[in-house]
Formats: sequence, C-alpha cells, structure tokens
Amino acid sequence: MRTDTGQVFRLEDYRPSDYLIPKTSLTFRLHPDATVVTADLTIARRPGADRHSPLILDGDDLVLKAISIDGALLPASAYQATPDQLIVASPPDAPTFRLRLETEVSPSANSALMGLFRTNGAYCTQCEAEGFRRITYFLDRPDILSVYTVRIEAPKREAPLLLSNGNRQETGELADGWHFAVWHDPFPKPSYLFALVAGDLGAMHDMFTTASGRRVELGIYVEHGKEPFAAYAMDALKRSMRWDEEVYGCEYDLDVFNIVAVSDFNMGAMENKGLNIFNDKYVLADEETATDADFANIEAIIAHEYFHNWTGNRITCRDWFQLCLKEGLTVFRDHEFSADQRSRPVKRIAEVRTLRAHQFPEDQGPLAHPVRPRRYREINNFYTATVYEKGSEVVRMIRTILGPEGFRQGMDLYFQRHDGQAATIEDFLKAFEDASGRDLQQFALWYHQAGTPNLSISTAHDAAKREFVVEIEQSVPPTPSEARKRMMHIPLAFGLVGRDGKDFEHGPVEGADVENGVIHVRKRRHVVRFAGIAERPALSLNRGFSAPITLTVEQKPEDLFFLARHDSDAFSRWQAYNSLLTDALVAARKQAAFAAKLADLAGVIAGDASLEHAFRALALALPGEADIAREMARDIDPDAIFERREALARMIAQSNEAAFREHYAALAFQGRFRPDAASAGRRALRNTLLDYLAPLPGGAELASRHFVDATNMTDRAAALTVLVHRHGETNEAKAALAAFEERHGANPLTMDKWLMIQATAPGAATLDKVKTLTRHPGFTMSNPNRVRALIGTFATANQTAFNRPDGAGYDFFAGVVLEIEPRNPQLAARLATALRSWRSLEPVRRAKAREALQRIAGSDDLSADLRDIVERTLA
Ligand code: 0A1
Ligand code: ZN
Repeated sequence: MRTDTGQVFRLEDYRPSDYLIPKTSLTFRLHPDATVVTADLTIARRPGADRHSPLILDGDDLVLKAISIDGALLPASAYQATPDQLIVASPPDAPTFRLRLETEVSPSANSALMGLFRTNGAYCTQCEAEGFRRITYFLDRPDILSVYTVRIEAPKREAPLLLSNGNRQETGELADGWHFAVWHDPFPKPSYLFALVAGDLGAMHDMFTTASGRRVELGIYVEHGKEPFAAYAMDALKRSMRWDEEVYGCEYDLDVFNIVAVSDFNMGAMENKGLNIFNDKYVLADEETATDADFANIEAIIAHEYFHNWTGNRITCRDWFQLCLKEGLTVFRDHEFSADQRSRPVKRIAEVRTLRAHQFPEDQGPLAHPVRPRRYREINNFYTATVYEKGSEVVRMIRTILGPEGFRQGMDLYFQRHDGQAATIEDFLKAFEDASGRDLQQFALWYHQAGTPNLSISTAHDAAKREFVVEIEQSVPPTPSEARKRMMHIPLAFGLVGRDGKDFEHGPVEGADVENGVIHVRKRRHVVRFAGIAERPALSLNRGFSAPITLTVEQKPEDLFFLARHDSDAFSRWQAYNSLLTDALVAARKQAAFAAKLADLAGVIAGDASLEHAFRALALALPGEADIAREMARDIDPDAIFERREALARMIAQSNEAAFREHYAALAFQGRFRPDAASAGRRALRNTLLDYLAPLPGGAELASRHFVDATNMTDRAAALTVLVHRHGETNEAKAALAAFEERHGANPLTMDKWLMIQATAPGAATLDKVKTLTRHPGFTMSNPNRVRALIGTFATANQTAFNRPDGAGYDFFAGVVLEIEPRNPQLAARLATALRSWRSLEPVRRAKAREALQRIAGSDDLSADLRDIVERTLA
C-alpha cells in the first residue's frame, strides 16, 4: 500500500517526459506468489530533451531482480532502485537504447486489486490509473505511448487461457506442462491500457463483420458454467459496435475483441485495448438472476467500454487532469446509445435523476472540483460523478450549441487530428471551434469552474404590448478554493406553452441570443423580451435538461400542473410533476387543495395510456429521501423527511386506491420474459404501483403473492423490497427472505440483492441487522461487490439508519472503512465519500458524523487514497 506522501500534483506543472518508450516487450512467468516479469524497453530520448537528464521510472511496491542496458548488466553504482522508483543517473547518450528489467511480484498477496492480482484462481490485471507501476518500473503516465508485445508463460493445467491486448501472434508448448502465448498490439498505447488475463475460464464466442468487411472474433470469458449468462452482454456488444459505425463512423480496428468477467474488481469495468475486463456484475445476466436495471446497466457499460476504443484508446489523455476528455465524452456516447436502443425521454429522465443524486451533492459539498481538476493528491479519487456525469453533460451542451451536424463535424475533426495522440481538453474544444467557426471560450468555463450554476427566473406578461418578459439572473456558488466565479455560457432550452399545449411562435427577441428554442445565457442578468405573445404562456424551462444547473423559478402551481399534462417536451412534463411533488415534500405547500390536485394528477398519469409505462413509473416514483434533503440544503433531519415522504405516498395511494389496484392487476403479464425496454417499463410501473399499495390494508399479502408469483428477478426483488421495508416484522417478510436465500444462496451476485434489500430497510434497527449480516457466510469484507452491497448501500441509501441520531451508524461505518483500508485503500476511500454531506445535517448528527470522520483521519499510516478523502471532507 502506498502511504500518503502529501504530494500535490498540479496541472500547470505538466512537462513532457525527457524519455519515450516506443517499444515494450514483456514476459510474464506466472506464479501465484512469485511471478517474474521481464520488461525489455526500447527507450529514446525525446528530441529536444536535456542530454544529461537522468531516467526516472515509476514503481509501486516493486522488487528489482536484475537490470541491464543494451545487454550489459548495470553495476550497482549506476542505478538506484526503491520500491517506488528506479533512477538511472546517466543513461547512454544514444538515440535509443534497450533497458531490460526483471521484477518479481506476488499476485496472491495483492489485495488492492491494482497491478497483477488473482481472482477466482485466475490472474488478472488492472492498470488504470497507476497500476502498471506495480508490475514493472515504467514511465507510467498516459502520454507515453508504446507498442506492446507480451509473452505469457504458465502451467497449462492451471491456465489454459492466456490473453493480452491486440492480436495473438504465437502459441506453443514448453517443458514441464507449461505453455505460452505471444500477443502483439500494433496500436501504440499508454501503460494504463495494458492487460493480461490467464486462467481456466469458460467462453462464449461470436463474430462481427465491420462496415469495411473486417471480421472480428468476439469472446466473452466467464467462470465455467456461467457461459449462457453472457448472451445478453454479447448481444449488447454487437449492437454497440454497429452503433459506433453508424453514428460516429468509428470502426473496430483489431482482429479480436475480448471481454473477461471477474468477481473481484474495484470499479465497473476497464477498457484495456482489445481486452476489456469487467466486474462480473456487469456481464452476467438472465431473468432468474438479474433485474431490468441490471440488464440496462450491462448494455450501457458494455457500450461504454467498447466506445472507449476510439474515445480513450485511439485518442488518449495527455495527463490525468484530462480524465474527462475520455470519460465525459464516452459517457455521453453511451447515454446516446442507450437512448437510441431504448426510450429517449425515459433514458434522459433516468440520467438526470442520477446526476442530481450523485453529482449535485458532490458539487455542493467539500469534494467539489471542476470537470477538469487543476490539482490532485490521489488520482484514484477523481473517478467521480463530476468527471463522468457532469463531463457528459458538458459534451451534450456542446452539441446543443453547435447542433447535431456541427457536433458531428467537430467530432470528425477531433478524430482526424488527434488519432494516435494523447490530447487535452483544449484540443477537444478547438476541434469544435474550428469545425463550426463558433467561439467556445466562455463555454470552456464548464471544464474549469466547479459548482452547480443557478438561474433565478421571473416572468411578466404585458397583454397590451403583446410582450412576454423573462428575467434571468445567473449565479455560480463558491466551492473549495474557488471563492469567486465567472459567468458561464448556459444553453437554456425553453418553450412558451399556450393553452392548447402548443408552443407559441414568438416574434423578435431582445436581451439574449435565442436560437432553435435555446436562450444563450452568458451574463449575470438578462431581461429577455419576446414580442408577439398575446396571451400569458406557461414557461417550460431547461427542456431535456439542456444544462446541468438548478433553477429558482417564480412559477404559479397552476402552470406546473398544466405543464405536467401538456408540455410537448416529455422530460419537462416529468420535471413539472416532480417539482410539484418536491414542493409538497419540502413543505412549501401544505394546503389540502394542492395535495388533492397532486393526487388526482398521479391518478391521471398512472392511467394515461398515451404515456409509456416506464415514463409513468418514473413520474409516479416520489423524490427520494436524499433528493428531498438536497432541496432542504441544511439542518437535515432524515427521520422527519422519511415521515413526510411516507405520508405523501399514503395520501396518493389512498385517494387512488381503486384505480391503482385496477392498473396493477391489468399489468400482470404471463408471456415469455423479454429484457427489452418496453417489457421492463411494464414491470416497472406494476412494481411502482405495488409499492404504493403496500402500506394499505392487505399490503403484506399482496406483496407476498407478488413475490411467490414472480417469474423473474425484477418482480421478485421488488416484492421482497416492499415486504422487508414495509412489513419487515411479518411472517411474510421472513418467509420471503428465507425463500430467496434458499433459491439464490449459491449465487453471490444475486445474494448481493438480498443483502442490499436488508441494508436499506428504513429505521434505526437496521444497523444491528447489518452488523449481523457482516457475519453471514455469504458476506466477506474482501470482495468489493459484497462490501458495496451491504455497507455501501447502508451508508448511501439508508438515510434513517445510517444517520441515527446517536451516531452508531457513523461509528460502525468508520470501523468498517478502517478495517477495509489496509487491504484495499481504493475501496475504503470510495466508501468514505458517503460522509461528504455531513455539514448539511442538523447539529446533533453533524457532530457525530464529524467525530467519525476525525476517527478515520486520526488513525496511523492511512493510505494516500483515504487520507485525501477524509481531509478534504473535513476541511
Ligand atoms: N476507465 C474505466 C474506469 C476505471 C478506472 C479505474 C479502475 O481501477 C480500478 C478501473 C476502471 C471506465 O471508465 O470504465
Ligand atoms: Zn470510462
């Protein structure tokens, strides 16, 4: 484990390396405790670099066994090797030389899951961001692009399968039952994209023919016996490959594309060139074990990693400050893919909910940072919702500003100019500016300034002048180390909706640039005057969520009720209803008439056959407890929020009981299971209705029947959730938990749902339940998926139990974080971010949460990962 050196990395300190590594040859002689890695590096001095500069290679926890240059062993006086660095003071003064290094690593002792480690008996690597330096000494930075040849040797019985990046060049037998394979990747790549997998795995094979006729062998490797569970992932892969050709003109470039699913993985998946490695949670699925949400995630993540082949691999990042160059862009691409494969409005609503749930709190708390950060202590902690999700929103805004054609031209130019390079955000923006002739200088602030901008909006209508006036005031809140902000360019999509539900055609506009239904907000204040508006319209704002901002709008509730039914933009219809629900929950509106109208509208939405099932399900789902807390912003009392939310749900259910029961019954479906969006939407609506009906008389029996009759995991998990969360003490709930365990006990991924459902049961008593579950034979602190299912969801999705006023939830959590940290610092640091919003709690809980954070901060020898998170959280 790397302990904290306190070193801060700054964007402005970027310098190109004095040395380059055009070619890398690696040989792995695999052994669980003593794998020998031989690296044969062709090293070149960068043209223009100082001839006397030493060669300094990165390492992490390495032991150097041998070193030679151009075939001659190096005397001890010529180099200095420590576990985290290798310095050759005076390398040869030749244009290129060969450095040969031998290191020895222990994959089985590697519990951090970075570098070369073991999972389920197989060997596997993870090198992003800085894991390659745990394999051999290297210039482990993304602007060092090298052509790799990799030879893997292993006992054939233990590891019949030997995989690395690129194309397989050679295989053969060796003495003593060993064998080898040689892989060559012709595309120069940074070390973080290197990968190796060796083991005894099952496979699903398929074929893809690219637009230009290249035949690509596809393979998905999984634990033996799990092959059929890879079918959906394979289908998603082929659809992704086709989509990237059709939408971006991006074709796959190697003869093989392999995916390996592993059960020990810190993140979702990794885009290593030609050899993606996945958390098996995002590969394995069938109706018996996976929910509709799992299917959608698999489709999205398979696409995401595949799309990285062009946005990330062919064009990579100059340095880690540019992480959003590959991540924000690739998330945008996977969002668009899912929108095309499924329902665009439903997908957009889901994206916005995720952004608000994960990125907004980050932007509004102590861990706020720009989409392109300027400094970091530990890069692992910057794989954040801001870099990924807000990064994607920024790309979406570029498309809104340029229009779809201008955007595509910008992307084409970006690919053309930077293929084979390590690029920056400036390069990316320049491609769009040059392709479109537009100035994106002010827009670039989206990459540089942290914080969620707010637009405060009021309107006035002058019937005599036939003028509608919209006053807009922009503010960007201060964030850590950025007190003063500059005004941003915010593309605000809007509509002026008339009584017939159609958008008014307006006359000339003054006060801001308005084009194609978008107001370009650029200043602190705009007074936008629309001419030719005879009647007062309802103002529909931020349609399609055109900008990742918050709005403070002086809006009459009648307008929101109207927009919720008639806005031509489906996202805004959802938003209008959601704003009304939020208003009711945040207690701004308590009048009975308001509540009754809200309940009526819920009934209308539930039964409106012109709306997709999935849309209705999303609209009917009340804002979550954390969403409500975010709206309240300070002195949060999670118990009070829980009660309010329950009361509103009950009120809506009671006043629509008959209709909800009828729709619920009508949605029952007996046909064959299909994971497509329409079928999933139907299940989602039925399960949402079940949740409403559950607290009413007969609720436990209804949920119990739903559970017993379920023919797929989506319905079974939904019913179990309702039983455990609302009727936890009943025999029905206990029986369902036991039946689930009996049926799925052997499948850890499915048992994660069982753990999650119990960890999120509301109420103080859940803490003891979670403690007990840590001793369940199916649970282990050493597997990241288990930890996230039980501990992660407890801390992030159980507002009442985690935030117990006695602080016992925080105390338990701090203990777990400290227990995990020595073996897996990355996992511990990610978990610890659950405490980031501690300052918005009411004073008693706030003090307890701070104590827990201080307890973590005060322990000795903290890893760089965890120390960075807790210190910034407390600062
Ligand atoms: N590039 C990956 C994310 C990723 C980052 C770090 C990792 O280390 C454990 C793993 C994966 C992606 O965007 O999917
Ligand atoms: Zn990614």
